[in-house]
Amino acid sequence: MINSVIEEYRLKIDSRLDMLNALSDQPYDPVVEAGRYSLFAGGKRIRPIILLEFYKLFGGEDDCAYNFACAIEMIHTYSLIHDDLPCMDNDDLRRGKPSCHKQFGEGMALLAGDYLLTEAFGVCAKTLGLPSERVIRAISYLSSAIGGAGMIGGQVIDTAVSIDSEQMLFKMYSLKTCALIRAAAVCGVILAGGDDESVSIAENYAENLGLAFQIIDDLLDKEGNVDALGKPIGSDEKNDKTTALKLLGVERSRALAEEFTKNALEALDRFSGDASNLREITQMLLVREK
Ligand code: GRG
Repeated sequence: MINSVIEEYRLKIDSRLDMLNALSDQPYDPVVEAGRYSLFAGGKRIRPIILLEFYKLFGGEDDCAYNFACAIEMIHTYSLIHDDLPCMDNDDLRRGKPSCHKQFGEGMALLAGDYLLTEAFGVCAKTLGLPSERVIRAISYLSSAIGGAGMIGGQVIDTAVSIDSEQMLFKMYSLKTCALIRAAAVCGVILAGGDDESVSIAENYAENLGLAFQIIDDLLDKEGNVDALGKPIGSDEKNDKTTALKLLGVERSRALAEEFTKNALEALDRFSGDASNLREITQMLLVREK
């Protein structure tokens, strides 16, 4: 049941992404081509789906939030392209295919990430049919979530700060991984006109989901299957990354992933609307293989 819901979302998200990133027979098409290569390499589309589910949960109707949801996927893809670059994690494989810089060269991959990030904000601004105050508030939330006090800040801690405590590890996860997931959930609530209390429950849900999601990502990096995962195993070890696995061991990591998932599900219980799809997605992500 949830698989068909996800598939339906995926088709609509992909078709909107296709339209928003069309080639235009211009000399700068190569950067769009490189962006499209990574956009359509087979990502799970978790973040846009979360946004659209929260939008629906708070009474959002029709397709008004699709541009915003696609912009979040464009931002996510930019972060993966840049993260794979030789100056970052130097990974050759992503989503089962050569990473963007392996296919198009470092310069074009850098520009493809910049292209996706920059265009994403224009796409957000073209969220038509909703009150402009909601759109501006959502854009402001999103930009903070991916900036210095958000995803970029998390990447700085991950790459340039010594992580020697559980507290610092979770601070890094909260920024690097949870922040964009949090933006997806919260922007869905804001765009649908949800109140401040709902925003803060959505934040709590997404923070817990993001922590569980990152711990599972760490476990898959050690125990996963390279074909299912579509990226190399052992990348964290290669880059001498401090992960939950390294700091806490397999058992405690798995127990924490379960605890964070339980917290996320409890947050969903606080909404009066039908959160059954979000509930199933949350449970599915705990046992994912990719
Ligand atoms: C801006 C360079 C830069 C980095 C920001 C987000 C990030 C920090 C780096 C990307 C790599 C990474 C390990 C991110 C943590 C979040 C995560 C587990 C991403 C993978 O997300 P999935 O599993 O990927 O949703 P798909 O391919 O399914 O979209």
